Amino acid sequence: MEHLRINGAYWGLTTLDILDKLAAVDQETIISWVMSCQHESGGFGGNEGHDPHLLYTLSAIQILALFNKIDTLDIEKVTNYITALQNEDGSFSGDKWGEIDTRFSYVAICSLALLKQLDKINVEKAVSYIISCKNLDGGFGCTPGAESHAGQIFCCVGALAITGSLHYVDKDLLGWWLCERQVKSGGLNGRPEKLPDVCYSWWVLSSLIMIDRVHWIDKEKLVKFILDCQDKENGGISDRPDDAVDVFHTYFGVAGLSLLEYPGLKVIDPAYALPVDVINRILLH
Ligand code: GRG
Ligand code: ZN
Repeated sequence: MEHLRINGAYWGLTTLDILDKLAAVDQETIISWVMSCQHESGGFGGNEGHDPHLLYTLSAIQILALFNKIDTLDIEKVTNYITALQNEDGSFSGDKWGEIDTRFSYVAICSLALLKQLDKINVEKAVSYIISCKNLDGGFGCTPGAESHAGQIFCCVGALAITGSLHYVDKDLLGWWLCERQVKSGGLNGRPEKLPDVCYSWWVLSSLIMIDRVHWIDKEKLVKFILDCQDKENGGISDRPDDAVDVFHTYFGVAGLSLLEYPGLKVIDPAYALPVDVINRILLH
């Protein structure tokens, strides 16, 4: 986890917040560590002294958002780092080395929306690049012509939701592809013929909610699948029953249960992947 510790911090802390237990950690220590991961370019690395990347920059902003501390940032500096990574065709590179992927489009758009700086990029071109990654099955891949994958679909649908562009999605066609991800055990997979995995309770379910087709899956069976992946002795959730637990699947299991309206959990926003009260605090001010 060394190279993506800031992602791990976002997964763990958001889980705690959904459980209303964020007070269990020391806020000051976490914020000063997050800020120590910032590079002089304005972007954030996955750990102290590591190279900056859009993926880690979003996690840093999300962690600060959880603690209501976005004002700790030099917003212009972070914004400049992100906007400089937009390419002529509207796509985003993840960092200065130039890899392009719709994950980076989502991460850039989500970050700028949380910073209220979306007007600093060419949103129209960003949206048209995402649309160019739409496939005949209604899904989306990482680049034009690449296979549909539930993780990329979350990124594309999330970015389209944040930019108010969901009318470009064929909701019935995509909804059909997404609801076919549910297998006999109740779990969801990420592509046809693959094994179910708790993390798709986030990637698939959040997408179904954003396009208003969540009633096309059996929610009760999915709740049971997620609960079957718990380690009832030591805590945590694994990818599938009887596997070892980890913080990534614990987060997406709990976040999936929140999307399924499981009792006692804070409501999570399917596009921003943060609790709705956190998003309202930022966007309604
Ligand atoms: C803020 C929630 C949030 C995310 C930030 C990084 C990112 C944006 C999104 C990642 C989306 C993605 C591609 C998720 C899929 C991860 C995964 C389980 C990949 C493995 O896929 P396969 O098809 O293998 O190679 P299996 O069989 O494991 O499904
Ligand atoms: Zn997984």
